[in-house]
Amino acid sequence: MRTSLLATLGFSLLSSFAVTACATDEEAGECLPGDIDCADDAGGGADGKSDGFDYKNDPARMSQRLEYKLSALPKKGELKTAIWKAKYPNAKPGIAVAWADTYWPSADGSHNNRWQGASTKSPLEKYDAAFNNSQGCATQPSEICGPGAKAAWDTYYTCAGPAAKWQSKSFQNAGKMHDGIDNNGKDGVDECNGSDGNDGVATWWGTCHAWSPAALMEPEPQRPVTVNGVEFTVGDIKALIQNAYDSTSAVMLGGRCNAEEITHDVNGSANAECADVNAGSFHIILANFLGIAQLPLVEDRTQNFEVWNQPVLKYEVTKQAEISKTRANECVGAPASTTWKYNTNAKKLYEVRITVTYLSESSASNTPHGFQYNTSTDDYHYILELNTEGKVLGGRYCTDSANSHVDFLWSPTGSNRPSNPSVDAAKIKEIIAKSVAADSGGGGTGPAREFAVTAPAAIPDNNATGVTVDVPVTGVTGTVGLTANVKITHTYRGDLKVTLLKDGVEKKVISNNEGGSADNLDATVTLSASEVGTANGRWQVKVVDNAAQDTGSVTGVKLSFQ
Ligand SMILES: [Ca+2]
Ligand SMILES: [Ca+2]
Ligand SMILES: [Ca+2]
Ligand SMILES: [Ca+2]
Repeated sequence: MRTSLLATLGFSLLSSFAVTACATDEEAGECLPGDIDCADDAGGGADGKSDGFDYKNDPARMSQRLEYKLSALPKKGELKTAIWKAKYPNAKPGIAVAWADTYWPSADGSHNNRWQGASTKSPLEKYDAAFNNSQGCATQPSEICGPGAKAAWDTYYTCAGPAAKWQSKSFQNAGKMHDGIDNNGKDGVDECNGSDGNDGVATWWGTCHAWSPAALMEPEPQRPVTVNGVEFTVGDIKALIQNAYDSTSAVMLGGRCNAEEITHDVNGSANAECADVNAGSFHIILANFLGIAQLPLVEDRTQNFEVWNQPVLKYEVTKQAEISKTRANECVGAPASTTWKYNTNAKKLYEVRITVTYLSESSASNTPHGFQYNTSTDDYHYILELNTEGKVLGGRYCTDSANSHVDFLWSPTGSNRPSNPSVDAAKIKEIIAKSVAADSGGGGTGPAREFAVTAPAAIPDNNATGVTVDVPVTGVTGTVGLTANVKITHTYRGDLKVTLLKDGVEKKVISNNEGGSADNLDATVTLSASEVGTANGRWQVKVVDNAAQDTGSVTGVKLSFQ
């Protein structure tokens, strides 16, 4: 089934388009996912049946060979086979089918953010050093917006490499944050955190439109890769992959709703542009793409004007029962009636409840973590309309889902390109291949590998949850022991229980309400190689202050493996 579905995707490419959303609709002329006007065919309707498959809702636009018979559709489905497998035959086993990442907010500098600290180059600064023969600037301005930002960035642009410069200046108009102009006509010049974000650059702009297909179409980087003397860490490589997926070819279904408020007419029908994807096409695509085949699927899970693209990983039908027209009318909030007026071709009606699992964003990290910490679910409730053969021919959301269903669905078809003119997707693909290759290419024990977090983290007072400081560890090879140091400022250290965890499992208690009324804690513990086990992963220091009044912060965590 997988092969036949894939083989027909090309024919259903009625509207291959460059996906450029999760960004801004200011860029006039660009086709956003769900912009039905960008399609080749304005399309006919569905014979006036508001819940039938009209052009925007026709599942055949995503694939020509779909199963429509409800009894043949699996009640659960899950992406289990990595889409990227054939592209990376040498990838080591066990890499997750998808990966979480940050959406690299434009307001924070996008892929030119020095996310590992002011003294470590950004992913694109590293790219310039490795491939564009440019060592770039020693420092980056500390503020992306604000009163002194223009002068600082003007200086930066004189030494920055081309890829870094373009991303900060031109990508999603990010340069407006520091150009000395009041671009949005309010809150002043280059303002930070104004009513529109940073002088009009909204905080939700970023590259989730690139992350969503990339997380399904490329394997998650597994270890750092050094090219031309420049080391790209796992988190850097993920940023570069997103950069290379700024434009992605795709097939899509459903129009993009541009309304902030969704309104309904007397029949309970949403304004047309916000009515799709209808419940019938949603069910057909989920069940075929994830239940029958193993195909990449991305949703905009926000029905209104916001666009939040998320990879869809799983669905489970929790209720599927034939119901009367009276009950169906009740479910969709229609006036009591024994007739179903929304689609007169419907011979049977089914009530369905379904839970959909999607992949959510994470922070940038050098630890490959797949998606185990980053899934969320949505529940939907709807009526499916079936014909005499039992095939789904449409559907309508029940009142509890009428304003909270998926806006549009899309499936990447394989080609992608960066919009940054100084980034070459082929170079990034080579880095990915090296990062995921089964042969580790050397390594072994060497000098101590240190991982430190120095950003202060406040410890909530008298709170059992406490605070957890994450220290992602990657690239450590061989059998190693660990020395862990934790520094805490606090006015009563006897309040504190401090533990070291690895991948959520407690490894060592560092301090258990010890020290009485003494101030501050500077504690070091050691773990033997057998206590460490696998060094790479998600190490955490958890601090709980379980007595009221005295407070403090974690000021530093350092892990040293040797
Ligand atoms: Ca400005
Ligand atoms: Ca302004
Ligand atoms: Ca939306
Ligand atoms: Ca829609």
